[in-house]
This record gives sequence, structure tokens and C-alpha cells, in this order.
Amino acid sequence: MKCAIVSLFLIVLTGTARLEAHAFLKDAEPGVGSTVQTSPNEVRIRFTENIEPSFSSIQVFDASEKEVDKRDVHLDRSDHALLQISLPQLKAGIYKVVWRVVSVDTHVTNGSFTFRVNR
Ligand SMILES: [Cu+2]
Repeated sequence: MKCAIVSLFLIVLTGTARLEAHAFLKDAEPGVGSTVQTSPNEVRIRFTENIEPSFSSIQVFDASEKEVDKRDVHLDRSDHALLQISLPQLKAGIYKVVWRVVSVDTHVTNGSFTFRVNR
């Protein structure tokens, strides 16, 4: 009987874990690992969950690790799963995007990717 209760408990736990929704990167612009021919005006990342903007960030670094974004990270007005940050005119090169977000369920996730500007 004790064993059955433990098993049931495990099933419930597993079920909960599967239903839990964390914010992961769904798609990005410029795309993950992509090459673009013109300097993008912004980096836009769409997540799988809505984002809490006050605790979320995107940073964009050039090859010398210098932050190049305009530090104005904000959510799209109508899509709260879409976080964006403005960029100045970028020179040709490889840029690294580092994101760290808190979804509305308060879970923290982070990641990074690169894109290349070919001009
Ligand atoms: Cu979550």
C-alpha cells in the first residue's frame, strides 16, 4: 500500500513537471545562427510564455564583448511573449545575444545565440 502511494505521488509530480510552462526561445529576429545582409534595427525574441518585463533582459555584444544595444529592452505592445531591444548601426561581424527572462509564472530561464552581419 505504501508503495502504491509513493508511485501515485511520483505520477502526480511527473505530471506537474510536464504541465509547467517556462519561457523558452520560440523564434528570434535576426534568427538564431543566421547571417543578415543589413544591420538590423532591433533584436526581437519570441518566447513560449508571456514575459515579466521588469525582470527580463536582452543584451547584444560584439566580438570584443562590448555591449552594443541601446539598453531599452521592452515588450511588444500587443504581444507580451515578444521581447525586443534596439540596436545602433552595426558593423560587419558576429554578435552575441544573451537573454534572461522571467515568465509570468515567475520561472527564470536564460540562453544565448549569435548572428552575423555581412555588409
Ligand atoms: Cu515555468
